[in-house]
This record gives sequence, C-alpha cells and structure tokens, in this order.
Amino acid sequence: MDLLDSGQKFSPRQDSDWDTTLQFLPAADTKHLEKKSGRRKKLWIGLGLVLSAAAVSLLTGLLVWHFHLRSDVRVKRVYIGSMGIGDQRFLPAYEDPSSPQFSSMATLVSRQLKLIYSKNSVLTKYFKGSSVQAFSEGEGGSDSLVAYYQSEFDIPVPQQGALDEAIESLEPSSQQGRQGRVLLKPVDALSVNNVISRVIDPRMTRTSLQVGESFNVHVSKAGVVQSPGFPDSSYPSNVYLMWRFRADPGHRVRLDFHTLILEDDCQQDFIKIYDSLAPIEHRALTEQCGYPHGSLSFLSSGNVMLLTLVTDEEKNFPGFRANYSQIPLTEQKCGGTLSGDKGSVSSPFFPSNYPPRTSCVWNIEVPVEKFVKVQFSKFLLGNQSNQCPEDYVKVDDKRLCGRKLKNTVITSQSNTMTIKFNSDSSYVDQGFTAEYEAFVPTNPCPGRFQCTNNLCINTTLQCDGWNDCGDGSDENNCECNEAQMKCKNGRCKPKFWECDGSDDCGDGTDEENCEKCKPGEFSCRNGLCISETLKCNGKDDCADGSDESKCERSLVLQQCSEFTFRCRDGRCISKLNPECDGEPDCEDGSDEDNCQCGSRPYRSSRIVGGQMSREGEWPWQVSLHIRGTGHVCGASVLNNRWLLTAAHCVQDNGPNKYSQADQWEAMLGLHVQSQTNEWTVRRNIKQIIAHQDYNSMTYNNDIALMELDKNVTLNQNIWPICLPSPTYDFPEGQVAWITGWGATREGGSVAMILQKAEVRIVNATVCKNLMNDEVTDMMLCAGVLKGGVDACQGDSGGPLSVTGPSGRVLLAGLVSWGDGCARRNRPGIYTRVTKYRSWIKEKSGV
Ligand code: 4AZ
Repeated sequence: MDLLDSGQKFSPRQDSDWDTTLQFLPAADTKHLEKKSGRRKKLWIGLGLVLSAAAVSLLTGLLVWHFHLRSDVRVKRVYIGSMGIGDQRFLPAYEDPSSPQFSSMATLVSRQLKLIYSKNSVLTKYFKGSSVQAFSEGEGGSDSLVAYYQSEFDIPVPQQGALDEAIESLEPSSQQGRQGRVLLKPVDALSVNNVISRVIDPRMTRTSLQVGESFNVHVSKAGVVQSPGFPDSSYPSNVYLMWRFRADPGHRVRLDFHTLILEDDCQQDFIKIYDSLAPIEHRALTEQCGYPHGSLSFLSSGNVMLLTLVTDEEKNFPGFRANYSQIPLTEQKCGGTLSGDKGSVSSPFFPSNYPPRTSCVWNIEVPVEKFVKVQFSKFLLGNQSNQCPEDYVKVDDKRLCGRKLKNTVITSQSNTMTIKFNSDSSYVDQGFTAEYEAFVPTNPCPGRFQCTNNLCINTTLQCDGWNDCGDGSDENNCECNEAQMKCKNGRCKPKFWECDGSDDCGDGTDEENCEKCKPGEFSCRNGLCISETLKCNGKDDCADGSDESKCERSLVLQQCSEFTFRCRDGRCISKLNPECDGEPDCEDGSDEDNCQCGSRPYRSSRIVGGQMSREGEWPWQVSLHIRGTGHVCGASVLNNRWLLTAAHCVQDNGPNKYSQADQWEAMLGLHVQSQTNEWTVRRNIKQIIAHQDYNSMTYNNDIALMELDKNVTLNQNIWPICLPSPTYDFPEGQVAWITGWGATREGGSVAMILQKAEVRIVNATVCKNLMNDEVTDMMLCAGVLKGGVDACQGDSGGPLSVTGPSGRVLLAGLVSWGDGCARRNRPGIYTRVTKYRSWIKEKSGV
C-alpha cells in the first residue's frame, strides 16, 4: 500500500468500556479551589520541598559511600590487549579458534599473562582470567606472532585508577624502546616483546548486549560485507558484531563504505574500526554513527583490521555495506625528492583516509636563487591542538594539524623545503593536498596581488568588495568607485547591496538607515508604518496580517492578503509559513494536513562547487533520461505518480522530440548514474504537461509536470518533497540546497554521483540588478554571489530544497537558467514554485 495514497487518517479509538457518565470538574472550579486554600498549600509545599531535599541528600550520600568509599563493592573491569611474541610463528590454523593449535597457543598466552600480572601486587590480587580472541602475523621488527586477548579483573571501586596504572606500566615506555625488551623469560615462557592493553569501550560491555558474534574475512579476494538484514531490513537490536579482516602478509586491508546509515546518537548505535584484530582503544581508526559525511575509505597499517557494530534496544537503521580489498604495502610509497619548479604533494591514499602509523618526507629543492612556497588546497588532519602531538604535517620547523588550514601558504627562506607527514596509531582523517612553487624572493606574486597571508590572487579581485585573500587584505585601503559605497570600516561594496538585508560590510553600515518607517515604528509588508507597540497585540493593524505574523498566537483574519495563509475553510491566518510546522494554526487544522512529504528517512542529513551526497539524502530527486542518451534533466517527486520539472527540459530541439512522453524515462531513488540498485525505480512517462505560457526567450513560467505510467511505491529512497503554499515566504539569506547530476564546472561533464551544494536565497532587487532586469517575479534567485557554487547544465528541472522550521523540506524552486555557472555576481535563477501552486493542483490534482 502506498503510504500517501491510502487515504487513511488518524481517528481516535472508540473505547466501548469508557464510562461516559464520569464527570470532571470544570476548569473554573479548579481555579476557585486553588485560590481559597492558597496560603496553607504554600506552607505544605515549602515543608515538602525541605523534606524532599533532605531525603535526596541522604540518598546521594549513601550512594557515594556505597560506590566510592565502601571498599568491598567490586566491579568488573575488562582490558583488551595485544601481545607481540618473538619466538613463535603464525600458523594458518590460528585463524580457527576451534583448532587444537589455537587452543594450545591460547593456553600459553593466558599462562604468560598470568605470569606477567603475578609480578604486580594490584594486578595479581584482582585478576580473574584471560581469554585469547585471535592471532595474526607479527608486525615486522622482532615480533613474529601477535596475540589479541581480553583480561578480566574484579576490583573494589576505589582501586580502579590503580588498576589502570598497573596495566599501563606493563607497556614499554618510549625511553626504553620497543625492541628487544623481554618482559619475562622463565623456562617455558613465551618471548614477549610488548603488551599493549586498554580498558574496553564501556559501550561494548553493556549488559543488554548479546554476546558478540565474529566473522573472519580474508581480503586477498575483494568482496563485500554488510550489516545483518541490509538492505531489506534494519540491523538487529542489542548486538555487538565483529568482522576480522586479514590480508596476505605484506599487504594492507582496505575498506570502502558504499552505504552507512546508523542512528544519530553514537552512545546508542555505532561502528568502530581498529587497526588491530581486537578493539584496543589505542588502535581505533574511526568511530561513526548517523549519516556521516567525510571520507569513508579506510586503510590498515598492517595486514589486519577489525570492524565492530554495536546497537542498542531502540531505533534501528539500515546499517552499512562496504567493499573490502587488499593493497601491497609497497604501493603508494609516499615522500621523496622533488626538484621541479612546481608540483604537488598529498597524504598517502588521498582522498581516502590516510593509514595510521605512517610517515613520509618530501625534500623539495628549487634553483638556488629561488625560494619555495607551499599552499594547502585540502587540509583535514584530526583535532586542532597546540603542539600537534598526534597526526601532523611539518613544513620545515612548523607543525600543522587540525581542519582549518585550507589555503594556508607557507614560504621557505631558502631554495629547499622539507614537508613531513606523520600519523600516529589511532584516529585517522582524510589528510591533505598541497601545491608547491618556486618563486623569486623579490617578486613572490608575479603579475598578481600578494595578500598579507602570502596568497597570490588576480589583481582584478582587489577592491571588488569580496574578501578573496581570506584575511581581507585585498579589500583594505581601497578607493571606492562611483558604483560602490564606502563602509565605516573602509571597505568598498557595490551600491545596490545597500539595504538588501545582509551585512555585506561586515560592520552593518550597508544596512543602516534602511527602514522606511520612523524609529519606534513597525514596517508592515504592504509598506504601511504603524506603532511598534501594536505588534503582536492580537489585532490586524497593518491590514495584511504582517504585524501579527511572527507572534506566539496566530490570528484568524477578517481579510486575506498576499502574505497570509489560507486554510481549507477559506479563512486566512496571520502566522507566517504556518504549514507543516508541527503546530495546528487553522481552526480546521488544514495547515498541518499532508505533511508526510519532505522528510528524510534518516535525519542526518551537477552542481559546481558542491560535494557528493549520501544515498537516500535527497529522496525526491529524480534523474530524467532520454532513451539512448542518458541523463538530461532533474525533477522532483510530488507523490507516487507525479513529477515536477522545468518546461525548458521538455521542448523539442531539432530532431530531438523532448516534448514527447515516450522519449523519456524517469529514474527514481537513483544515487550513481549507470548504477541502479535494489532501490532504483525506472518508470516510463504517461504524459507531459508543460506550462501553457512558457516563454523560451525569457524562460518565464519554466515549469512542467510529468505523470508516470505506473505508480511507484514510496520508500526511504523515493519520497515526495513538500509544495509550499502560494503565500509561503522564502526570505533572502535563507539557506537552500541544490542537487543534481549536472556539469561540475561551466562547460564540463556531468557528475556520476548525485551532488549537493549549499546556496542562499538572493534579494530579488539585487538579483534583477545583477542580471540586467531579466529576472521576473515568477523567478527566484539563489546562489553564492562570491562565485564557485551553482547549478549548471544538466541540473535543470531539479529541486531547490529549503528545510522548514519543523525539519520538513519544501520545494522553493526549479533549476531554470543562469549566466554561465558559478560566476561571481551571477546567481542561479529558479522557477518560483509558490507562483504555480494552483496550476500544479489544477493540472495534476497534487
Ligand atoms: C543549464 O544549462 C543551466 N547557473 C542550468 C542552470 C544554470 C546555468 C545553466 C545556473 O541547464
């Protein structure tokens, strides 16, 4: 059954045994009673509060004493660790925990652990037992076998810190060095080189969890892993699952996630990946939950990797599907000597996440009379911190880390530069790419402007009102020309940006003295000025509802206006954008009708300057294909039968009969062009209804409906977007998203993976000014006026999506036209959907 078409509405259950004779006190009486006994009641309340406070303090004290001070209360503490062993070889039988070889080696390791713990009074006193979970080949050096184990201690609560210290004291410290430190060597003992252990992630020992199941995966032949039930059903509740990946010796494991959709809260459901076969915190590469956005491609440092999935009782999501493979360790050697005048360097495997425990050094050498400068075009290296002790890039003596250094320029003071990259044993990131260049010290930016931060920019970008340097130095000390205004802070900005509702100066001067009304007055949307005191007074003083449009309570108005919402009963209310905001405002509740649209199944969360979207993120996005040609235009799902697109997509063009329905094929639930999957639905088109007044010269009324030949079943990847009412207001500056498979740069080729980009609604007057008055009231402008982000060829007909106050997504516009793509001061022009609400209803019934 199709959800939106079932015609079912919620109706309260009629309980037959409900006692209709029962009477409740009327509200007025309650008040009356309260008033009479007010004083005595207050006294009792006061006394009650004091007594409750005393009881709470007593209970808290008891609990603190019970758990922290009473030394006989014990807790279980589990440590996960690895042991490097020098005098044993890895045998294939060790992969099978039921083999006799596994058992006998596990016994040796457990005995060894007991021996190690026996040398420490805290450890030996509270030790309960160890179990070995897996073995792998040694990690090079003197280890030839690694055992992964779990040790359990039963410890009085106040002693937990001492236990952690004792466990950590077993590790070789950096001064002692890793190599050759034999911890213990009785006659039958193993030659132990090192032990690392850490307390287990407490979410992995939740009592509700079913005991972890584990899968052994050999990655020498590439393959796919997925969470149980994927993609047909959600993952199960309360599971702790492990996938142990092993590559051939001398190889690394590579894991690329194709889909990853979990609950948003990492405390409940998460995946965690380790550079190890046991979940040792020291070796955690990443933790992910929700609908993650960064790179989801991971590499191990050695030939093993562990993937864990932990879920709780509630809210189960689709889970994941990931491809695994192996790569020789010798592949992608990073670093080296570079001697060209310019070139680029990037972290290993960029744009995948770099592997842990990796170090690379690049020595750049340019002709003696020149210096070197390097500019980072991508920089994603873990957390920002002072000394950058974890993962870092070091340029000569300067250590860099964090995720904020994009476009940073560093220059050398000689003809050589050394760039070092270093990743530690845990938590990886996407890394960096950088371009280096030789320059003459006396002329660092030949023919270009040098910013204070050493960036070079085109001289035409100086004093153009935009901060191109990033530090504003290209906009300092400018002489404003006659088309510009001077801000108080000295910046020059185009005059038509004055009073456009956005602070372009940065100090608000371009938005001062813009009100048409006097101080203390409210400007109605119809241009009237009324006293500020009349705002939200429950009366329609502007006579267009606007003084009552952003108040706590919505008014039912005597008369409707172009700014008011019309309820189904024909009456209008004053609240701005009341539809589907989660609050019934119309007396007949019609502002909250048909609000299943515009929701993403999983909250997270072509285009020029955009980024890849995730599967299911834009379930209303459609790809319109011409048979034999492939993708041509975008469209949006309105319901299980109707799509909305641009009229210019369905115009005949010479021999191409785009106006004929049988030429088209609609792809719904598509993510990657030419990669249909179980969620993709292909439909023929029954009819096309282009707007009767579409003007191919001006692009006015650029809107068309398409009816599918067969209904589709709505699901997590195919879902309608909400249509805004005719009076819905999309204010300038509001964030909107564009999506599509169109060209990724002007004149470029189309995208394979659905792209998304964030833009903002542009002031209509500013837009008309910028676009030579070619923008009509039936159009909406959106973009990033600085340039670099826009819709482009192939995105046409696709949605301009805006998220409303309750999280529902509304269709503000249809990609229509523009002056090129992503050019500065050339926003994208969209069909203004609010203008066509009744046309859509008339033609399709939606
Ligand atoms: C096009 O050719 C097109 N920059 C669509 C959108 C824009 C430009 C061109 C907006 O379909």
